[in-house]
Amino acid sequence: DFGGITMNAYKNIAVRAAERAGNFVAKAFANRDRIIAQSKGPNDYVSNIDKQAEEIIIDTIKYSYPDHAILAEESGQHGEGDTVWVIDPIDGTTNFLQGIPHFAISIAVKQKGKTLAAVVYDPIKDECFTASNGGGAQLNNTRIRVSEKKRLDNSLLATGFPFRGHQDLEEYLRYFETIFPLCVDMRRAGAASLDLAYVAAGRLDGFWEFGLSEWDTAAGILIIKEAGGFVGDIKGNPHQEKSKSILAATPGVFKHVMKSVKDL
Ligand code: 2AM
Ligand code: CA
Ligand code: CA
Ligand code: CA
Repeated sequence: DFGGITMNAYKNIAVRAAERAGNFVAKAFANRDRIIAQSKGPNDYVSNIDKQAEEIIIDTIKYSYPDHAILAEESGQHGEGDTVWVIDPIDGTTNFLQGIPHFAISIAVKQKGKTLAAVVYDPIKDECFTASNGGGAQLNNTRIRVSEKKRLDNSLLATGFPFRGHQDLEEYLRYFETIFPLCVDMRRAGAASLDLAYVAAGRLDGFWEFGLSEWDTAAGILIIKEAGGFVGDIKGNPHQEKSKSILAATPGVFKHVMKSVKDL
């Protein structure tokens, strides 16, 4: 059908853009010298490599779809229209700058608010997580699914800390204090798009964080949903672009986290 063909074309272009940018970023990561970091705000950094990777991605998209709109972390909104490509050129910049090989390129294609295709590409491990709406989720073209975990006491979760400032730390810690003792352990790897992709692949059983932006989560959310997982805000309400928090997990783990935090 026409819709499916279009969706696959979007996915293919998204993968091409992510791989091009990923190769560029991986090369820069290996030759550490030409990386220039800048501060965007408290504990928030960007580098020339993030900006150049973003240009590579936008050029690749514009070549095939000159009329589509773009929302990119470092250069903002380009154009308007029903179809929007949501781009995070390096998710995990702090890891990238510190020499920690854990970061990804994240790209989602949205039409009238609905995500049709998504890619999260880790160029160091050469792992490409993809999904299309109704077409399932894949890791390097092999189908992935969330884990079978149904309880918290045998589940490994991931989280992200509120690094931007300490005004949110108290609230975050109340949730941490509630959830952490109930699960096996908690990871903080520093790239939200990969946390989401790892839940989709069954490597993690759930993930929660506060204060993320659309470019951090848009691709990962489709990949998890297509892998059979649930996504919402931390209380289990439907996740929206402006949601303050995100919770993504296997269906069973999602319900247990939701229940455990309902009175916070
Ligand atoms: P970024 O690298 O694209 O900015 C996880 O906490 C998310 O927050 C990451 O996906 C990361 O996206 C963003 N982030 C920004 N600054 C961070 C920091 N100092 N520590 C951890 N994450 C940070
Ligand atoms: Ca950033
Ligand atoms: Ca990000
Ligand atoms: Ca980024």
